[in-house]
Amino acid sequence: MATPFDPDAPGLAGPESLFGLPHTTADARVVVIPVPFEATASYGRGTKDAPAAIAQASLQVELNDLDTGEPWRAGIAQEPADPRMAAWETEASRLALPILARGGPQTDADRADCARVDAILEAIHDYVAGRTRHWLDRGRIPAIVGGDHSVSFGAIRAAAERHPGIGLLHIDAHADLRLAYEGFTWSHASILRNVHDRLPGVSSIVSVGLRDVSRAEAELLENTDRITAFSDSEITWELAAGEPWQRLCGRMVRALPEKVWVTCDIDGLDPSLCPNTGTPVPGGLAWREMMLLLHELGERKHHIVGFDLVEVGAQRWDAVVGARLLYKLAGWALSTQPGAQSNEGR
Ligand SMILES: [Mn+2]
Repeated sequence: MATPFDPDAPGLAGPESLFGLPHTTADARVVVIPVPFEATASYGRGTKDAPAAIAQASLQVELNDLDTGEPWRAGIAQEPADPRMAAWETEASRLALPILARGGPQTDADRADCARVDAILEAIHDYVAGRTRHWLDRGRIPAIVGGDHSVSFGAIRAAAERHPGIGLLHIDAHADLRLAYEGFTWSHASILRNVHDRLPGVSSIVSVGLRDVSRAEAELLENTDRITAFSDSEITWELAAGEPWQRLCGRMVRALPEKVWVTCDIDGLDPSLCPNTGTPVPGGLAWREMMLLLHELGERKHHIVGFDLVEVGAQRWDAVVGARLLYKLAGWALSTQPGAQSNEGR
């Protein structure tokens, strides 16, 4: 007879295993799709190694979760990265790095290289959309782990196809609303712009923690009614004026429809929680603030269809925070599935 799984025992690694759990993608309710790709990362590099680093750090996460209960019971597992990913990453980074160093394309040859990188990203979008659709259609919760923020687009596209009218909770230091960046249509700095312009199935976007916003991005934020931004400046003043964080979270969450995809760029958090993210910015959400925001989302009858966690650095502390956040996101997503028991009162 097999020994029953003991959640209090030290976690052990396995090929598809996360958090030391015995599940595989065959029986896990939450399936992580790793996308180790960072070709358009404009500053610090290394987030392509985050899926492996997070898997390693996940062994240290306590499975009994004080916010969401026992998400491990439903199972969390990671599928292998697509075998084409390493070649895509190598080619796209080789082409993109010299152009990024020059601040954008200068010659026709550069522009041809940008087009090739964009073509690779379109292939990644199709792949990520395909995997997301695959797991959504089987009643699972897809979770993308990047890589840079460019890799989220395909997942959001698939979620919006399957759940038209879905909302996006977007945690980020940057608005990511640039109309292409440094020559790349599918840059990590353009992900939300591409969602806004190309995915009418996303009905509303709530962006939290923004503190690097270009003038053109600020204009778009003023002129679109599909994005509600809670900038770091606004949050700072509201808190200083005595508005409780919980009430601010309530306002953020109320601007979203029932079904939500969470796109979490780790740089939305205070950089002490993500020192090796690609483009760190001072300010941002404290861990407790992030936890309360997820709590408000989870407790207000929203249904978290899936989520992504991107721009996590691969060093130990970055991966520790990433693994903890992955477990919390999985826990809240599980507790908001139709028919799941509420955690009210925890
Ligand atoms: Mn971002």
